[in-house]
Amino acid sequence: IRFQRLLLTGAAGALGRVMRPRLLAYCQRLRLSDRADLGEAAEGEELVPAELQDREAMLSLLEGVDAVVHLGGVSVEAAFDPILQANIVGVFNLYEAARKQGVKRVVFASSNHVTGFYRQDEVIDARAPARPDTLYGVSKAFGENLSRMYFDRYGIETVCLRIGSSLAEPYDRRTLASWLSFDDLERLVIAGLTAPLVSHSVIFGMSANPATWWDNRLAAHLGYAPQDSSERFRAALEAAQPWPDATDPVTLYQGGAFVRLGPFD
Ligand code: 15L
Repeated sequence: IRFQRLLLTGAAGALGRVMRPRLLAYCQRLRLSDRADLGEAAEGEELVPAELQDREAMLSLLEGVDAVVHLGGVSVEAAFDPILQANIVGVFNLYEAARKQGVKRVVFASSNHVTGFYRQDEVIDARAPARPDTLYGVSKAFGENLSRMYFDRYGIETVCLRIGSSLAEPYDRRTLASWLSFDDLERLVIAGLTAPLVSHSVIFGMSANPATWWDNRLAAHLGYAPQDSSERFRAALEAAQPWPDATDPVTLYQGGAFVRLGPFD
């Protein structure tokens, strides 16, 4: 699988740093963008720092790009203004740039926090109405809706990844359900980039965890086949962490601790 040029935004972030060396294997040139320091360019890399809210910078960032992996933006709950600039204005700028530059495929890092107010004893699929747990979750729902409109109007395909918890290892009971290993993250992003026809798709980003809250059957056309499972971490985590209070919102809702982050002013 070879792209001429892929763009990775948020390349200096937690998952951007994971994906940077892995994406290089799938393309001739990997354009990397972030507002934060990107270090030195390796062979095949192009560094293009940009602010998501800078419309002109975003327009040139997308020039000559085959497809975008958009991990850029605010990735946790925050005050409204930074979320507005990065995740709302920024995502608009990204799609306007895609439209003007003729970019036809985006893999968009959405989040499980779009549906964080479903309970942990419910199983939902991508048709369940959004129940964001934070302003951050609302901003990701905006990105999902905006990309839907850019597909229906302009034919720009997007795969929205509602990423669970992409970490080296799960660290508590919640992340046993929501864990996405880094190898499965790579499989998911590559499936989103290379599946022949994705239209506008929403997929929950999780490994093959036996106890999960998310049903991905609606995204079968993407061909994502996770290979990891959180199960091998279960015994040690459950032994170390006594069963928490079941009425605590953090235990009750899929979004976990996010349901009570903020407000910040
Ligand atoms: C997210 O959306 C965050 O970006 C990440 O930092 C994790 O907290 C993750 O959700 C999660 O729900 O575990």
